[in-house]
Formats: sequence, structure tokens, C-alpha cells
Amino acid sequence: MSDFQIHLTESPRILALLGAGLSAPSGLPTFRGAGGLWWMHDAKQLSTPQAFDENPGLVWEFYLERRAAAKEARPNAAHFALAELARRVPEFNAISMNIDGLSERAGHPPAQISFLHGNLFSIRCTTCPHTIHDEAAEAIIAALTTALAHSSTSNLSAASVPTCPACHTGLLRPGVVWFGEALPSATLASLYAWIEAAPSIDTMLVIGTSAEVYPATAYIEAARKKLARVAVVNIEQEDPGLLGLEEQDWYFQGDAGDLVPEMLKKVVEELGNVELIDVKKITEVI
Ligand code: BV8
Repeated sequence: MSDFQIHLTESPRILALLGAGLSAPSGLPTFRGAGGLWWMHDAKQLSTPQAFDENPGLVWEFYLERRAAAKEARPNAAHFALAELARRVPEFNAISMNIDGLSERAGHPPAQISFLHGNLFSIRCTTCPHTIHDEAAEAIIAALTTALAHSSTSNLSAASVPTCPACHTGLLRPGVVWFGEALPSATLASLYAWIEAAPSIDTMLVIGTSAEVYPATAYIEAARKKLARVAVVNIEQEDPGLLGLEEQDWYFQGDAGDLVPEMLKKVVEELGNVELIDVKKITEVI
């Protein structure tokens, strides 16, 4: 740990990949971890455009539950430590696969974090580019939640899924990126520009991810090509084959909520008064 902490103080350029394990200490289930979501359904099956076409009510139930859990949850010490690292290291950039809004609520500077897979708190149309945030999104969620509560089958019928107020043809869906769907091109372009803006990256932090989902996971290799030393944080035993860690890399096994603040402490020192951003402000940040 100490040689990593020293290396980080000598790292002008730092990149991080943030997975569901970062939010696990906040009580949110990971995709594949023990508390995996919706044990009845394979979470990945529900996170597809096909699933929404077949049963939009069921998919909305899935996201309503995750949205409510994310709203209840609070950022943990790892979210705050990463936000503080961003304030202290101008050339620190984070790539988040999480859609729970916790990095935003921890006050992570928006210019130093990219959300690859969308956000639970925004809504968009299945056919036109119309997107809905803030109070308007809250109103739609409230209507869906009421419809679910009053449904005799305790399932959300397709008929209760609202149509897009802009094009009046598409259905409204969660503002997330589903499997088989393209990631936001503007976000990919700005990340590419940041990576190519300098000859090297000094450190690649890989926090709480099973490194299975692409293209997000490909950023680890991109950083390695820029001579970055990789530091992995994961609660599970290291699987050497998974990330192909080399001599100069680190694998810290344990809870991200404990390990990340420890890893960053030489750069972040004492986390002063931590300001918590409430849910409603999130969409303004994104
Ligand atoms: C696309 C939003 C093309 C929705 C998500 C190349 C190779 C193989 C496959 C592909 C490939 N390229 C594309 C694919 C297909 C696919 C893919 O990657 N499939 C995988 C599963 C094999 N990728 C896609 O479909 C992507 N789109 O390629 O489009 C295209 C191009 C142009 C035009 C059209 C199409 C889209 C991928 C995004 C999908 N959406 N999320 C939602 O969340 O519902 S992905 C979703 O799952 C999350 O966002 C996250 O990214 C992923 C889960 O992964 P992790 O975050 O790693 O979480 P996981 O649970 O797996 O692991 C948690 C880890 O934490 C564990 O290791 C655990 O040990 C650890 N942990 C647990 N607790 C703690 C902890 N660690 C520390 N502390 C703790 N307390």
C-alpha cells in the first residue's frame, strides 16, 4: 500500500474505471455479486432493448426498484475520496459504469467524470431523442409507481407505460444504455481526446468491477498502452488471468469503502467537511 501511495503522489495523470463494487458499500447490489439483482431474472437479460419490447412493464419494475434503492442510498467514503482526488489532481479523470448517481451526489466534479451507461434518474423516448429530467421525470416515475401499486397482477402492464410527449409514438424508457446499444458518442469522443492529449498516463485505478463489460473494460488496456501502472480494488480474490496484472501493478483485495480512502490518503489527506448533493440536483450535474 505505501509504495502505491507514494506512486500516486508522483502521478500527474490518473484514470479510473468505476464499477458496481464502488457502490456496494452504500448497500446497492452489484450485477453479479452475491446480492445480485432480481435473482429470478438474469439482470443482463432485463437490460436489453429486446426485453423492453417484449415486456416494458417488467423492465420498468426492474428500474423503478433500482431507482428507489439508489435514491435511498448515500455515497460512501470511496465516492468522496475520488471526488476529493479530482479536486486535487486536475489531470484525474474517472470513467463510471454506474448509473446510481452516487458519484454525482458525492460532489465529484462533472468535468472529471464520464458516465458511460447513462443514469437511473433520466428518462428518454424509445424512438425520438427526447429526454426527460428533474421534476418532469419525478412525475412520470410517480405515475408508474402508482400504476404498479394499483395493478391487480402486481405487475406493470405495457398499457401503463407512458408514450413520449414529444413524438407521441415512442414509449418512455429508463435513460440508461442497454446491452447491444451504443454508448454516448460525445462521451467516447471526449474520453479519447483526454487519453490522447498527453504521451502517458501514470496510474489506472480499477475499482469494483468484474471487467466483463465492453467497451468500458477496454479503457484498462488503453491506459496500459499509455504506460500506466494499474491498481485494482476488488473484494474478491485476484483472478490473475482476468486483468493480466504485471509486476509493476497492484491488487488490493477488500472493501472499496475502506481501501480507496486509504489508497488516496497521501494525495487527499483529511477529507474536510464533506458536502452531500441531493438527488434532485443530480440531473443538473450530468
Ligand atoms: C455495445 C446500464 C455495440 C444498464 C450497463 C466485446 C467483447 C465481449 C462482449 C462485447 C464486446 N463488445 C460489446 C459486447 C457486448 C456487451 C458486453 O460487454 N457484454 C458482456 C456482458 C460480455 N456490451 C454492450 O452491449 C455495450 N454496447 O457494445 O454496443 C454497438 C455499437 C454501435 C451500435 C450499436 C451497438 C453496452 C454495455 C452497457 C450495458 N449497460 N448498465 C443497467 O445497469 O441496467 S452494463 C452494467 O453491467 C453496469 O453498468 C456495469 O457496467 C456492468 C456490471 O459490471 P460491473 O460494474 O463490473 O459489476 P459486476 O456486478 O459485474 O461486478 C462487481 C465487481 O465488484 C465484482 O468483481 C465484485 O467482486 C466487486 N465487488 C463487490 N462488492 C465490492 C466489490 N469490490 C470492492 N468492494 C466491494 N464492497
